[in-house]
Formats: sequence, structure tokens, C-alpha cells
Amino acid sequence: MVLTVHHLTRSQSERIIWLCEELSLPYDLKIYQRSPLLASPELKALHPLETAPIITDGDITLAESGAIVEYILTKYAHGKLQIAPSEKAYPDYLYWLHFANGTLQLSVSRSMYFRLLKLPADNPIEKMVIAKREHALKLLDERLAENEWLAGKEFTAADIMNVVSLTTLRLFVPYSLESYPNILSYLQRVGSREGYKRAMSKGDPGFEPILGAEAPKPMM
Ligand SMILES: N[C@@H](CCC(=O)N[C@@H](CS)C(=O)NCC(=O)O)C(=O)O
Repeated sequence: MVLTVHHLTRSQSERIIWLCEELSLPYDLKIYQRSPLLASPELKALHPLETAPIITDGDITLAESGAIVEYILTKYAHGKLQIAPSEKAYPDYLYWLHFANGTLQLSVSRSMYFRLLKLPADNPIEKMVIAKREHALKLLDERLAENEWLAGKEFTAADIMNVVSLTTLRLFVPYSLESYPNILSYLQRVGSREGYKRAMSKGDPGFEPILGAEAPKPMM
């Protein structure tokens, strides 16, 4: 029985490929192209949530990045990429693991919808939404000023959960990281990890990870 990772190109599902690579876990990778920007019908048919990532493992089909990461860690990681409850860094690990989808991804995706609405530049709600995103980035930058990785000294699943909102998702929300030097050095550390390089080249061949201050031209 082999775990299959269903990956939508240029998307949050890179997290699961990265997790499997860091764990040296055997897995099959199925890649789905965006059609044109949303998930393809084949991917949507796999799970009622209709979003990537999705995994299949025997007769189990699971969606939601957080649930998938927890499933793989619990079933296959033997304690790797996690901080044990007995360790001092455990609350930090939990906090940053959940910060990824609870705050960071949410604030980034919310600002994408406001950008697409093309409201007048002084729209107070858009300003508030952008301020929330920048606040989340400031918190990350402060954390990374003192710590190599989000949970502290060790690279963990908390890093795997957060990075996509700082990198690939900037194809959809072209925000700058110029004001966040600690995030930028962190992304250089991320980019030099063999597991990350393998994951990105397998999931999105030919795509250069967005690790610098400026985001490229938006995809939409
Ligand atoms: N909360 C979900 C969000 C997943 C999600 O929105 N995935 C996007 C890719 S980044 C997707 O599949 N979009 C295609 C679509 O909505 O059709 C998770 O963390 O897995």
C-alpha cells in the first residue's frame, strides 16, 4: 500500500510533497494542472472539499493540509519533524504549526480577493485586510530574528506548513517581503534544504521557488 499525494501545480499541496521528502517516505505523486486557475475536475472528484492537497492511503482519502500533515506525522514519522509534549519548545511548535492556516494563509488569501475586486486604493476594508497580513508577517519576522526555525532550533512540520504562504502563494498575491529581513534569510535556509529542492522540482518542474523579496508577476 503506497501513499499517493495528489498535487495541484503551484499550490499548497507542495507542503505534502515536501513533508514526504523530508521524511524520506515512499509515495506516489499525481500531478494535476490548474484548469485554468482552479482545480481540475479529476482532482475535485477525489474528495468533497475539492481542493489540493489530497492524499489517498489504501482505502483512506483525506483533504485539508493540516489534517494530512498530522495524519502522516502520526502514522509514518516516528516522532520526526515534531516536538514532543515533554519538550520546552512544544507550545511554540503547536502555535506556529496552527498559525500557518489559522492566521497566515487566511490573511494572505483574504488580501488576494480584495486585490481582485479592484476597489479604490483608499478602501478602508482592503487597508484593514492588508494591515492584518502585514501584522502576521511582522510576527513571523520577529520570531525568526531569534530562531533558526519556527519551533526553535529544530526544523519541523511548522515550517512546512507556513512556507508556501511566503513563497508560491505570492504568485496569486504579489506582496513584497522587503521589510522582513529575517523572513528573507529564513527562506534562503529553506531553499537550501535538499528535501525542499527535491519536492519543488518533483511537484512543479521548471518552476523557480519564490524565495526573494519581490514577488513575480501575478498569475491572476
Ligand atoms: N484549507 C485547505 C485549502 C486548500 C486550497 O484552497 N487549495 C487550493 C490550492 S492552494 C485549491 O485546491 N484551489 C483550487 C480550487 O479551489 O479549485 C488546505 O489547507 O488544504
